[in-house]
Formats: sequence, C-alpha cells, structure tokens
Amino acid sequence: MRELTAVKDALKKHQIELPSWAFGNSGTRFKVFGQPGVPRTPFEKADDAAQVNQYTGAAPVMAVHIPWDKVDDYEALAAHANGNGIRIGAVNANVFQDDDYKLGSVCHPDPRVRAKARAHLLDCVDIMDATGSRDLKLWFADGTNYPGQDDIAARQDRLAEALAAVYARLGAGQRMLLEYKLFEPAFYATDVPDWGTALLHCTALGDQAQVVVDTGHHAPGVNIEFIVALLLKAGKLGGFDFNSRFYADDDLMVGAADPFQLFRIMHEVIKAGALYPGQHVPPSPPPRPTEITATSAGAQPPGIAFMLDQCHNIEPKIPAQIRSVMNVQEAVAKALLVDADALLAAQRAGDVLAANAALMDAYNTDVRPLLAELRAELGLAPDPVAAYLASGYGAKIVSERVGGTAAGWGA
Ligand code: RM4
Ligand code: MN
Repeated sequence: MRELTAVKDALKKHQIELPSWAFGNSGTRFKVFGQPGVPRTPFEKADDAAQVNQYTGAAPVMAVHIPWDKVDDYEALAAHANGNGIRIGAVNANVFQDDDYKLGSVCHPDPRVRAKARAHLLDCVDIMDATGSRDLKLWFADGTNYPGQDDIAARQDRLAEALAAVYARLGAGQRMLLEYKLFEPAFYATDVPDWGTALLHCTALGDQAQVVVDTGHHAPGVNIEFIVALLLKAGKLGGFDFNSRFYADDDLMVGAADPFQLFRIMHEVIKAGALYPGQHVPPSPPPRPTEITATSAGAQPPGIAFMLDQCHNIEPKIPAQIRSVMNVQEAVAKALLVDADALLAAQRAGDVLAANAALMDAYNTDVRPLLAELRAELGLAPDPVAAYLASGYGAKIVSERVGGTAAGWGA
C-alpha cells in the first residue's frame, strides 16, 4: 500500500468537472418529472454546481451546453461562476435539436445544413474565448437508420471537413474533444461510433484534438480501460464523460452500476501519470523496441478533463452530483492505493494470482475513512451529502425559485 499522505496529496489535486445540464430537469423519452427548485438560468445552474464544489472541494468546474446555457453575456456568466469559486469548463456544442438536423448536422447531405452546424460550432469557440474555457466538446447525433440512406464514406469526408474548419479556429491552449457513441439516435450507422473513428479524425487534425471516452457509449461488455490505456499511450485521451449504464446510454450516477470498472479505468490513468498535471508516474515495465508510442504529442499531455455527463431523472440533483463526485474520489483513492512495485514484480514473475491480488487488495480497501480525513484536512465536513442536506440550501431554492421556466431539455 502506498503512503497515505501521498494518496491524499494526489486526491487534493484531482479535479472533477460537473455538467450544467445535470441540475436541470431531465427524463426519458416517456416523461420528464419536474423537480421543484431546479435552476431557471445558467447562472442558477452555476450556483448549484458551486454547492457541489463547496461540500466536496473537488469539483470547481462546470461544463456548459449550448444553446441550453445560452446567455447574452458569457463573460458575466464566467464572472458569476468565478464569484462562486468555480469556473466554466467544456463548451458542449448542440447540433441535434433543430428540425434542420433530421438527417444529421456536419454530415448532412445538404451543404446548407452543414454550414449551419459548422457556424454553431464556431460560435461555441467564441463562447470559449469569452468564458476562458479550454475545451470544445463535440458529440454528433449524426448517422443513418437504413442501409443505403446515405453514403457512409462521403459522410466521413463531410465530418472531416467541418472538424478541420473548427480546428483551425481554435486558439493556443484550446482543445477540441471528439466524443464517440455506439448508437442512438441513429440505429444503422453512427458517424462517430467508436474510439477508432474518433482517433482517426483527431490524429488527422493535430495535437489540439483529442478523444472523449463517455463510459456509457459502448456495447455491453466492452473493456473500457483497454481503450483508455491505448488512448493514453497515444497521447490522445482528452477527457471522460463519466456515468453509469446498465443497458444503453443510461446516464446514471458514475460508480453506481460498476464501481470496479471505474477503479480499473482510474488505475490506467494513474499508471500513465495523467491524474493531474505533474502526477508522479509509478514504475512500469521497460519499453520494448516495438512498443506503440505516442504520435506527435510524444506522451500524454497533462490535463485530462474528468467530466460527469449524467441526468438525475428521479433523484434530487445536487446531492446526486455530490454522491457522484464522491464515487469518483473513492475509485481514485483505491487506484492510488495499488502497490505498483508489488504489481510490477508479480507481473514480471508471471505470478498471475499475486498480480491480481495486488489490484484486488487496493480495490477492496474501504477508503471512506481516508476520504473523511482528507475532507477534514481541507476544512470540509466528512460526509458531504449529509452536510449539504443539513445546510437548508435545498429548501431555499424551492422557495426562491418560483416563476420562470425550469431549465431542462424536454422529452
Ligand atoms: C450525448 C453525449 C453528450 C451529451 C449529450 C446530452 O449522448 O453523451 O456528451 O452532451 O448526450
Ligand atoms: Mn457524453
């Protein structure tokens, strides 16, 4: 087991990014059950996100989704967030909720629709400039439902053309994060269905383009940590959209369905020294002559965005976000506890059981007392959910947020 002070120090440097949309109403295609007190504006979403950060001390960033978080003055939104101790994170483009996008956005057969989608993506970069955001996150609902509906290869060319135009607009220090998803809303062929497709596009674009792994966007049984390990090696892992799934893209709380998978993912991140900029890299086997090495970047550059992408359809939203942050922290703490020397020695000796035990010993450790200690060191309550519930904030927003239109994407 690693020294506990080092584990706590690493945890203190690890930051989690919250999705603004988690605080608004959401639902399934069958029904949105509205909750009292949900934000009416992006400013109120930032207030709620700040609560999550206040009680966890680990989530000082809020991603926005445009146009769900459209405001007249983005600098004012960023200043409001800053005043609450958080900052604006990834700007998520939305080119999937307009009638024009019935057959796609940047891959649409009609150049007029493609131009409209591209203009929106460029507007999102303007918003990044105004808010100081580093990341443009792109997820496309593009795809086809029937064989022959459109030309698969031509759609890839249209996608590449749009991505190149937007990439050229990025400023220094800004990144384009491309997210893949197996299916939905398209059912026959999705235009960015997997990490291979995303990686091909990002590699063609350059160092400022990286892949986002949304943990809910794979077929059941896919080994996500394998994908993570390979993207890290290639210097192309830009971020995560964390959530849990039992069936498809369920967007449930991260760590709820499969905390062991989350641990395995974080183990790969920590091995690659990518938990936070400057993370100490544990020992690893010496490289072999044929080793797959990073592309142009040379190594995984610092700064993976550890984002949540979740919806809280039936549970209260702010405590659900707090719980999610805690779940990530528990996985990180366990992964930090892996005895890297023992693991490496067992692997080199071909000792299957000892190697597996090195991982399982860490995973089976109850890290909750350690995290409570960490919070005490940061001047926080040991149980963030209980502290939030006792604060009265939930009742306050229910009584204050009357009138206006509750935020949400509808269904
Ligand atoms: C997509 C994808 C994106 C998210 C939208 C709402 O499935 O996960 O990241 O922004 O949903
Ligand atoms: Mn996502």
